[in-house]
Amino acid sequence: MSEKKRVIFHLDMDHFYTAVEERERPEIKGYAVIVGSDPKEGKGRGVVSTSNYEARKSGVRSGMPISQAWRLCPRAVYLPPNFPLYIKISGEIMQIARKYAGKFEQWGIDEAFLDVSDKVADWAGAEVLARQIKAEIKETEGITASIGVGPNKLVAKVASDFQKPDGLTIVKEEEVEKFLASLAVRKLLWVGRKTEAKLKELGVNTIGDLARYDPTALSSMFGAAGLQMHLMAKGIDKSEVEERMGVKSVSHETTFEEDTADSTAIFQALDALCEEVLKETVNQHLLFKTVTVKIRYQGFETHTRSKTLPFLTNRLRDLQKTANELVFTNLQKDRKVRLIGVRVSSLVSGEKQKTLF
Ligand code: TTP
Ligand code: MG
Repeated sequence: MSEKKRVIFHLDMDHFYTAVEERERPEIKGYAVIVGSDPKEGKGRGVVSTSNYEARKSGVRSGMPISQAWRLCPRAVYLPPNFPLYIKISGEIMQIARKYAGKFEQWGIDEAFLDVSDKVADWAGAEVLARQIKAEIKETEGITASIGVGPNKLVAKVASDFQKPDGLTIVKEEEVEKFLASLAVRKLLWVGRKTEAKLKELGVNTIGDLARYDPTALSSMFGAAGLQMHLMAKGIDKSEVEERMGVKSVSHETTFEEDTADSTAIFQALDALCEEVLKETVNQHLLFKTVTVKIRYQGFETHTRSKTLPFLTNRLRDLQKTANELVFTNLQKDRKVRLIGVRVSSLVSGEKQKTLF
């Protein structure tokens, strides 16, 4: 049986946060717009989340200190991020895109992979479908998306970035190697700066250079990653579009050395757990909405209680207050506690995943 040919879309919204802000505030349309924290007249310590294409003309980039953006583009409209709004609109966009896909995988706040192999007969059909998705998003949400189409996720992802904004780039199987060949190796997203510098020393600048390089030499320099890099430079990627249920959570728990009914000890442990959970959440650039506490009494009887906040947050204060309240209202005071735990869920990435695969 021959392997069925795949048609994969990668959808990526254009300058997502600033596009949403422009939609909400028509009066800023046409200006350079920068979303980031704490600009403070160029003296703040925040970073740029994103900027619109007008601001990018001045050299402003995501992740740059906002003070630097201020020097490059002092006349831009600076706005603090409004995560709940972006997350809401992201959800609506994902809902639109999902219904066109056989398999659907959200990737970060404004990106998704769609496996449409069973929905289209050929590349022409793929083009019609991609245009339809872009049009529905634009009509419903008032902002534009770029779509890359290819025989696998890797090629689709590189293709969506090829022509932006409002782009559509289709790379058929037979065009893959040629399409990739002239692009810089950094466009293979997992090639970080260090790898890029090492490759440059070897005279490898483009993906084409990498595809032609001796794979044995690559594997002796970079280990297994070297071989994978070589495969990807040739546009080979067998990974599937994976339906993810989005049940991710971050949790920590503590078992007391001795079962205890001492509420001071219990609440102290709880606060410490909240700190650990929060540290991990912030490190992963996540925001949470739901807080769950787990209380295990002597003898293993275990109770969990959850509360979902009306907003997304990554503040320790919100976590500790909610966890404390849950334990306070549910703890059976006369009973000895063996273990307590804290979990946050309904997580959303406040920032972008930077690595693929
Ligand atoms: P991207 O899709 O990387 O960027 P973008 O949508 O703003 O622009 P493009 O047209 O090039 O796709 O990221 C999506 C959102 O994720 C972006 O609007 C803001 C957020 N983000 C950060 O907060 N920090 C970052 O470093 C990056 C790259 C993105
Ligand atoms: Mg984007």
